Amino acid sequence: MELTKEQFIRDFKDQLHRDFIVKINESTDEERFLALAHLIKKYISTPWLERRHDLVEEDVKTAYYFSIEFLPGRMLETNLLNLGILDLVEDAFKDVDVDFSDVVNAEKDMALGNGGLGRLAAAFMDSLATIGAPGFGNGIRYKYGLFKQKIVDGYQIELPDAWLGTDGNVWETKKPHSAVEVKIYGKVYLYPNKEGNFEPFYEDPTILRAVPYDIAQIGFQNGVVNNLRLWDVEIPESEEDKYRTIEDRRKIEDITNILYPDDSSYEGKSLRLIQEYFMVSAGLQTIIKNYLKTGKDLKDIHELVAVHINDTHPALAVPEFMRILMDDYGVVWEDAWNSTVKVMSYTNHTILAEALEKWDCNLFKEILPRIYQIVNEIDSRYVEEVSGKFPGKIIENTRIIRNEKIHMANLSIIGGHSVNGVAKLHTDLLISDVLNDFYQIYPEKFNNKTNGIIVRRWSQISNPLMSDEIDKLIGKEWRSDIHQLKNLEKFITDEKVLNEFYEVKKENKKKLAAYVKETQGIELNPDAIFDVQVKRLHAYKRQLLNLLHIIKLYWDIKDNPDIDMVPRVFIFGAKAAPGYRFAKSVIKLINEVANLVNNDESLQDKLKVVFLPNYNVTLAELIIPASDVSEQISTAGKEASGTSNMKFMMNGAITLATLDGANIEIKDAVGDDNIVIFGMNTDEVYDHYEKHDYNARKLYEENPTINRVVNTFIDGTILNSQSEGQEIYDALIRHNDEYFLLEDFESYVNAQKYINDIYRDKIRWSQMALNNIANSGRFSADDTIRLYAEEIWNIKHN
Ligand code: Z15
Repeated sequence: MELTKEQFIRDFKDQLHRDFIVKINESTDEERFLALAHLIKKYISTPWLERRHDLVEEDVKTAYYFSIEFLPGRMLETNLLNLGILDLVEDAFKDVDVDFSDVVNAEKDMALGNGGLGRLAAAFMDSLATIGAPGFGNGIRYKYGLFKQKIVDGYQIELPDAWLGTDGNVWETKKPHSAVEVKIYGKVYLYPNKEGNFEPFYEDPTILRAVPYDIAQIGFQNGVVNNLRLWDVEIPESEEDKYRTIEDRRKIEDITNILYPDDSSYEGKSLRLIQEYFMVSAGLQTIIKNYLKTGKDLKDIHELVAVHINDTHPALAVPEFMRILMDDYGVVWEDAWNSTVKVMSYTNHTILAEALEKWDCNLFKEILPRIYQIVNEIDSRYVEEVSGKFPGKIIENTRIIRNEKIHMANLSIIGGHSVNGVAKLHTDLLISDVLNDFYQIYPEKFNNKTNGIIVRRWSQISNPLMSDEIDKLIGKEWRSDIHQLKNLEKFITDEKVLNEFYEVKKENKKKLAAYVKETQGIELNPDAIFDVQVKRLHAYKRQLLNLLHIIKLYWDIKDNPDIDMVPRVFIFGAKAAPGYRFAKSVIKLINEVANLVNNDESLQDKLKVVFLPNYNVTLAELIIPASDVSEQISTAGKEASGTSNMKFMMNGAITLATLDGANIEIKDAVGDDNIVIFGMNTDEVYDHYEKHDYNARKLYEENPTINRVVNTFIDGTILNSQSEGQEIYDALIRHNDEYFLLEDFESYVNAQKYINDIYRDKIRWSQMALNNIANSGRFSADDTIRLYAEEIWNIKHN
């Protein structure tokens, strides 16, 4: 946008005066942040307003991304950057003597998501606007985001994340005029009407008022502003008399109160099902109303509307779309079904069995009586359609209702025209294994869309030092055209350049070290290797394998204090789902091993372990630029894609990885010499499943190193963690090590030795790092979303 620094300063002072009746030098950082956010909203109000109108008037097909999670983190810097005024504002703040980073830090981290899935959804919002595509988000305005994690005596403590404060979210705008009603519970009777259709009659439903809050999604320097719509629940005025007590009212308010804190697993709680239906119904009702403003026929709605189902959580979009078309607008089943399948598409994010969403029929029927009827009908018609064409076994495995459960993935696949995985390997496994039965029936529906990241956030915003260095070498164009990073390869043998990147990394490590010192009281040596594993705590991600290696190093140094090794700092950040016992025990053990190691002077600072509490997007922006080693060590076949792996790569960390998820594509991008791969591949893992021949106890008994390391959990070496240590021991030895840590251990140790050796060769290491940066452009979410736009949604873009 066109703006001079002087004009901006005037606007900003005005805004502060009006909002808070305060002068700039007397204002707090909080006030400055709010005023700046208000000013941004003012700057974008016109394009934001016009966007929806334009799309309706010009009959432009629009995609709606339905997701139960959106995880944007902070939005101030992204918004300024995308408006094209980040540098100008930083400069202006210098002129008026305000520390811009303090203003940035006044913003709360918007954490309406758990991890990768939610962050991806937020990234896609940015990318849709950036490629100028008509794409809107639809989700829930949770009052509390993902819990805040504290560590007390080594244990995870969960505190509520009251991110809305008392004044709400500064980026949102409440739209009460666009409220709609959503019905749950009650009974439904179908009566035939004059036209021979069935009309539902609802007896005693609970009626909810869904009120939207809109958040602008600003495209990167292109004048486009899309919308993310999050729904909150209220009691409709007409229903108020029904709620006599605070307790009664609270039952309703609870619906949008909390984000379920499980990542890659699910709890069959009725409140969650209500959340899913609530956002889906409100969103679809609005979409259909807007469509009707074009004056077109409802049976052609697929020509102007695409709805994306992000994982199975919004899968009720399929029957709800049918319901609205039929019950509210009288469309006949066949036409409604034709449109539904063309409108809907679905992304699968995991093959873990515990994450595949299934709902008990009785619970489902009680909460969603009409939707239950429709799901039954979809299921019967599906069975009818495929009967005689496919083996009974395949039909049984793919139908929606089976063993009194509703299979949400099956509903999403049958009810849509596209199913995609999130990395090449993941999609291959869906096709060859998990969804193979569906692949036999609908091969044409399957496609891959490898995940991506907002490259601007993970370079320009979070790593300004590296970005300035890149500017010096290849100019500034890479900031708007990420593929130009490839030009950095020219400098791969330029020792001066390599040294400069090394120094940039060191500066970033010093900043992280200062934070660690301040928050944890632990001193870190910036010349040590910063070895980082940050992600949700999950058995399949194998934080425990990392810890086994740390314990091995501990014994190595204890046995031989003169051991020649590059000092190593192991950094963890991870939240455990509150009900996930094993995950919590691993956190406890990491913290107790940290105590053991950090307080043992005989280790001479060769080894440090840091667990950083409350890992979130904001903390990631500090940690990732300061990392030397990126730990991506999941059991092969288990991590659908991973996305932090891409962020680390972009910041010049070396990936230490199994051949899993997008790690494989990172390896393809950088070449075998610029990544460190270890462990079993997927075939070898599957081989164990087939042959049932894995024997963890044998490895434990026959390999002295493994024996000693595993015993450390139960021999009293690690203090204050007897029961957790026993639990971990049992998982590994008595329950046969479900994720093959012990089998991969030796190969992991060797890979770590190799890391140690090449780090000594500063030039070699820096070459690897630079190669990673230069090839990270291929993981831009802008490119990923372009493929969604072209191959799944058929929407236009720039
Ligand atoms: C989640 O964050 C992911 C998958 C899920 O099924 C759920 Cl419920 C949450 C993650 C994957 O584990 C990760 O590999 C992937 O990169 C990410 O989704 C985005 O696709």
